[in-house]
Amino acid sequence: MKEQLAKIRSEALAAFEGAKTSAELDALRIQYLGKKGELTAVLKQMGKLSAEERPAMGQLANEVRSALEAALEETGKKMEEIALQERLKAETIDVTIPGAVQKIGHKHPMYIALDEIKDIFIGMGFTVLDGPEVELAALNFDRLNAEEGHPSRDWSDTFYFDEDSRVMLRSQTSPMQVRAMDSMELPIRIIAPGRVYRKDEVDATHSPMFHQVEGMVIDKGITMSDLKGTLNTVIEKLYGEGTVTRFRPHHFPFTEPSCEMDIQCHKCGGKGCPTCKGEGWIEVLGAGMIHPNVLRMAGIDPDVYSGWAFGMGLERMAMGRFKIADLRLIFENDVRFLEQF
Ligand code: 2NL
Repeated sequence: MKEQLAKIRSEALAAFEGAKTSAELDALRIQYLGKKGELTAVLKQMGKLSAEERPAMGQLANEVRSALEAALEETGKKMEEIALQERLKAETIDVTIPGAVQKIGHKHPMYIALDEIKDIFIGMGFTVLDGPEVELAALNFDRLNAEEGHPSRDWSDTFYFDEDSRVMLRSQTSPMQVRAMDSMELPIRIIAPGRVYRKDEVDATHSPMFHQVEGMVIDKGITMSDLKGTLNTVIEKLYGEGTVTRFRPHHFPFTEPSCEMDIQCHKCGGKGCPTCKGEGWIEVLGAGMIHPNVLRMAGIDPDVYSGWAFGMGLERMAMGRFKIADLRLIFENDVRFLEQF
């Protein structure tokens, strides 16, 4: 029996040593120390021993049990420790590895063009204004000398919100300039970029929503030569030094006299080509001296103050600047198009 116990002890210790997983170790615990285990089986034979032999054998059996239990605990702890170390190693984060590059996109080409335009005007002392897209017809039309019956006021051209045509989506950014005339101290130098809305069918050059930049200067002694000098400087900065321009007479209800400004075609130098549709010139904006009625309605005396104003389409500007052939490309936001800028 002594030998049996010694054998169990040495076999069990060796088996514990060789266990690779805690499941294996658990199975060994049951094999040696369980109710139907090997040690229990030996203890069950104690009854066969003489009264003299029993205490010594009992003590030995207890010693073996304690030894096995201690070994089990120690091996279990070691296994946990190894498992922990392995997990820590596997889960280590190397914070010095460069991160994955995230695609963040970039500014839309039209806003690249707008930022250039803003920078040029800000550099000349202009302030950039922002305002509502839902406007009063009173500010969008009446205050701009576009009387009742003016074609642009027609329901077929304008998005109205109410039956009596009082509230509308602005058709130009001029109402912001009207607000500026009402609220700002003179002299005024402002630009007003933003979205405008007109009932146009979508095609290569039209959209019911587009962007405009308007601007104005009001001071004492402002003349048409201020208009021409300032706009020539702006256009040269946008399209490059030496860009040739011309001013043609035109008509707007809110300016008098009015004009349109063209640049000489950069592609053909004025001879006529597909880019300028054979004209040799490309229209870039409309402008003029602010109509005395418009100044008067804002409480500004046209005998003391005068001013000039302009309006241009931002999409058309960006299309010229980046050689974009179709207006729809600007609004579709196809990344294959946008990635080119
Ligand atoms: C164009 C040209 C223009 C203006 C806009 C303006 C604004 C006020 C007073 C006077 Cl508050 N004028 N704006 C002036 C001339 C031309 O736009 O081609 N528009 C579609």
